[in-house]
Amino acid sequence: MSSAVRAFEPLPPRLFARYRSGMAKGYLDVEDDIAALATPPGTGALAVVRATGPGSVDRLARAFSRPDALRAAAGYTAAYGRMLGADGRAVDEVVALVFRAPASYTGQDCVDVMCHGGQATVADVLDALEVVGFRGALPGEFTFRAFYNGKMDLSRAEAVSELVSARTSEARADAFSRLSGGLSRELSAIKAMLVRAAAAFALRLDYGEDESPEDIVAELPILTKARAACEDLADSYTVGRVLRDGAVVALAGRTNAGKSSLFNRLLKEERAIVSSAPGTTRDYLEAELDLGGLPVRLVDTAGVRDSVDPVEAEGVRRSLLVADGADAVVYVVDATVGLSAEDQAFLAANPGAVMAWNKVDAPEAGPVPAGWIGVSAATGFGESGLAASIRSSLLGGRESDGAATARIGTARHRDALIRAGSSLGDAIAAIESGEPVDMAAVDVATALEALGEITGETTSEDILESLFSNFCVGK
Ligand SMILES: Nc1nc2c(ncn2[C@@H]2O[C@H](COP(=O)(O)OP(=O)(O)OP(=O)(O)O)[C@@H](O)[C@H]2O)c(=O)[nH]1
Ligand SMILES: [Mg+2]
Repeated sequence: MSSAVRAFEPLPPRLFARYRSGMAKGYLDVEDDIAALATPPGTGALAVVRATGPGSVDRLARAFSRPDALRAAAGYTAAYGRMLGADGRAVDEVVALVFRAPASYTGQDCVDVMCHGGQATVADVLDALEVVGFRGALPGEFTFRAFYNGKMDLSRAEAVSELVSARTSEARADAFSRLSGGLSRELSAIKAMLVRAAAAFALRLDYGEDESPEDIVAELPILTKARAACEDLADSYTVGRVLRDGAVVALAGRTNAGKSSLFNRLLKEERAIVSSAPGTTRDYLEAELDLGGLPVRLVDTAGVRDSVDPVEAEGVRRSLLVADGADAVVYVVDATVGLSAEDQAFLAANPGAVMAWNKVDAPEAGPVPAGWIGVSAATGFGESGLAASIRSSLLGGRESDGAATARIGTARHRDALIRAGSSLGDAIAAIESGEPVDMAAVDVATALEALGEITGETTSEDILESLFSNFCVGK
């Protein structure tokens, strides 16, 4: 690829205008025929322009050189032809893959148009579609329609966006498990328990309060179980958040401790400058790293020492800020120098830091103190133990077991689960203290409503709009 082509890789202005102008409209115009580029903008062998809507096949046929072949195409079949521009001239040779409602991603008729992957080609194909009346799709509008048409619940629709942005294989597996319904099934099981309890309460209300209270007390184990399941799922956010959003890990320590050497060792490349002169790293440096499946942004910081040099002092100040905002801190000490008062002060202020006793290969290295991990940035000794400690610090001691258990990935889910769990706690307390059954019934209904926000039955339009508008266009 020539550098001239590269220079044009950002979205062409024509496409930008199309996407921006669409943003203001609502998602609820589900009868509109919409189209968008589904593949990344830029240069590639092929691009996929995707169209959906009740009239999408017929509409697309109007810009297709073999309209009858396209109109007659059954679901899951392809029609070869040319896209025609406004002047009737061919724009590109394409393959149009037809999906018929309801057996499609959106639940409506869909056409995936595979054209050549040049920016100009894509822009002209999209123009041809606009001429025959397609509207540019909003971000996530295809997935919104899938949700709207009952093809997937909200937690699965969100997983589509997570899957697209997953940066490590483990994050992908986590999102894929949610997309495959892992979380939906877990939530359905909890909801089923609550619906059963709610039915028992309703029966009890029908028969009057003078009945014996045993039948209500009998619902306690199921409510307790449902509450524990809500709490476990809310807790799974600690792991889910790291997998979805990644984590910032800062290497901190005094000058010359070997932070930059460890940074390079973990990245497996000579990124940071290493030297025996103290104060080598002046400003912090960062790089993306797949830390045993966790997407991590690793930050090398300027070594902490009192410096008269204003540039270095500023670097130190920034480094301390980075360490403060990091999800985990690895504190590096030079084993040939040992612990100083400064080290101890830092560790007292950051009790959760992972402590790396570096340079254990050096003959003059002191023994590894209890609680420290002996490492050598020079030889790689202790690297896997260090990675495991960082992992455990990020996951709060929980282990991520791949896709084996259902996990949530968003703070919105966690908030809903915490509310559901606390309402169930109220229901349990009400029953235990012998309060009228309608109290517990209201609490269980509140919990069900909170769970419904995750799967989408009770989610407000504003939240839906903000969720889907964070998707990519074309998904
Ligand atoms: N023997 C030995 N030397 C090491 C090891 N790690 C780093 N060093 C040496 O220690 C010196 C300092 O290493 P750096 O990685 O630049 O240290 P730093 O903590 O980034 O230092 P500043 O950027 O100045 O804060 C260099 O001479 C490295 O070669 C190690 O594991 N073993
Ligand atoms: Mg350094």
